[in-house]
Amino acid sequence: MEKSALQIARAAYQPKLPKALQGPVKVKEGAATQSVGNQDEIKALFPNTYGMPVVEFVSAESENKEAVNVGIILSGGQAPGGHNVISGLYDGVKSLNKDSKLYGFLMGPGGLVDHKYVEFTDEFIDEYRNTGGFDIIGSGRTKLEKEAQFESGIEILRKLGIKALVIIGGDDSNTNACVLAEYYAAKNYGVQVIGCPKTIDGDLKNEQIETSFGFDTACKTYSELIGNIQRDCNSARKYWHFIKLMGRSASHIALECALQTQPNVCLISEEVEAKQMSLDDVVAYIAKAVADRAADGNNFGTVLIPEGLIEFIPAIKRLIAQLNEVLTDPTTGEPREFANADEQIAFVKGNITAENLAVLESLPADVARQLCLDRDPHGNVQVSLIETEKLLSRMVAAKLAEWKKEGKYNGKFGTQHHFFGYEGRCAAPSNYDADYCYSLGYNASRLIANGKTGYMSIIKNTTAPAAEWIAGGVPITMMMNIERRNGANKPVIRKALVELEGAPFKYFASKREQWARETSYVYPGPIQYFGPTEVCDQCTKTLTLEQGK
Ligand code: FBP
Repeated sequence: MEKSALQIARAAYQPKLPKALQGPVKVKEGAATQSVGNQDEIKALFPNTYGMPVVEFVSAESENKEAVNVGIILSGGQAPGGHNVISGLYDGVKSLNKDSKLYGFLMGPGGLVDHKYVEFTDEFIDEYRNTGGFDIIGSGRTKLEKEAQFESGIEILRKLGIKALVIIGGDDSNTNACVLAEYYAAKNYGVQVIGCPKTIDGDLKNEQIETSFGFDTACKTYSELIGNIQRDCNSARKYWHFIKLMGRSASHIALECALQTQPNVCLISEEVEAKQMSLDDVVAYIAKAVADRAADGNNFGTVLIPEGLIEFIPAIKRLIAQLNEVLTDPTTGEPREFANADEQIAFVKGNITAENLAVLESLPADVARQLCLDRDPHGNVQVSLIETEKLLSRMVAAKLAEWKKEGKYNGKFGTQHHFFGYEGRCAAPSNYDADYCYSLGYNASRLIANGKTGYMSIIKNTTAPAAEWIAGGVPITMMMNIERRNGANKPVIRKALVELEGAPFKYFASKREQWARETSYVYPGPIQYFGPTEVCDQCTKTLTLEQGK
């Protein structure tokens, strides 16, 4: 395969490990843990994996060097650094014993169920060190949650002599990893299950998990692009750029990019919900920034929009919830069938409340139509298909036209639209993600060697140099609570949304008025892999602010 010069140079990069993992380790146990909510229910559901202590690895004289066969799965959306988790785990199990083997299940959890796998070798792994993407084994969104799947999984695990399975995923995949760990423990199958925190969305974090991997690289990639747009915008001075940023529900990506680039406007979905803003309030907020800048002669600017915004607007959230309900056949639980689109729209309009109908009819006709018609395979409204960046800019244009008539605005409003998501999800990992992911994978090998199951691999103190990072594990049950999902109460890992009382949001809120009126753009430039540490090894602003650094 032909490679770029950077690919060749980057392949030789040796990721850094925390000091403790550079030699033999032993476990230092903390106190017993509790789940973050619904303790009695979670304890009853996870009798074998509840209450275990948080563990930390510390240097030791020697360690268990038995050979072990391990399997690994990449689950859900791609995130930069996945290949380094795998290479870290590979090096970790081989450092325990050269006869250890690592198997990769293909195309996500489905590979375990369908018995599709590969065995890793030195040459195979070397092709993927420090590269972006999940293409080494592929990823998928099959949910591992049924007993039949667990039983099918154990067949292949037994056949390959696999003693431990590492599942790399977000909150849902790690919830499933925990259920699987409990199931195999209850059945005494002798297979450990370890999770690993992945998602560019940054919403799998808590007191024990500082960040999910991939967030750092994805945000740096988007921030580079936003910075480039801002330079163009400040040069041409004729466009407002509406930029939607990936992140299914939480607004961490938008917030981090705003902290890095200082745009004129950045919406935070969690704030929109907390302030009970309507779509019109959001539009008026953006239009005011446009009008204020126009008054200063600046008919240009940037607006960052989180992907999940529309679902956080309370009135639209209620409408979507009812659309999901009325479009499902209550007897079968399957999506209702309609002869044609017109029949479907008429049915929707006749079966939702007057309040929801008013919200639906207040939306531009094509968006309302899309909401009524497009379904995902589970029958749910496909909110992610709504081009929020275009919807908002159109509505802002209409508002400004009204204000013009009233003499409240006298500017020009030209627009450009962008959606950044796939541009960053498979980028070559930054030094932070390359080191963090390699350490997470290597660390998982030590959790396995020490007999742990139902734990997530964790690396802490990551705002310090890598040698000072702290390696260990956290019981997944500790992060769980009961939530309502698809009409049933389920044990799930609590999703971390943007905290309005948290330091990153507060810093942003203290600056945004100035950023809105003035042109305070920052241009982060591309991720640098080689050069001075202050250029190459910075972690995210979110993490720096959260840790008060
Ligand atoms: P994960 O939480 O599974 O890591 O996925 C994150 C994500 O990139 C979201 O930001 C985005 O909404 C979604 O995946 C898109 O997924 P897909 O490309 O499968 O539609």
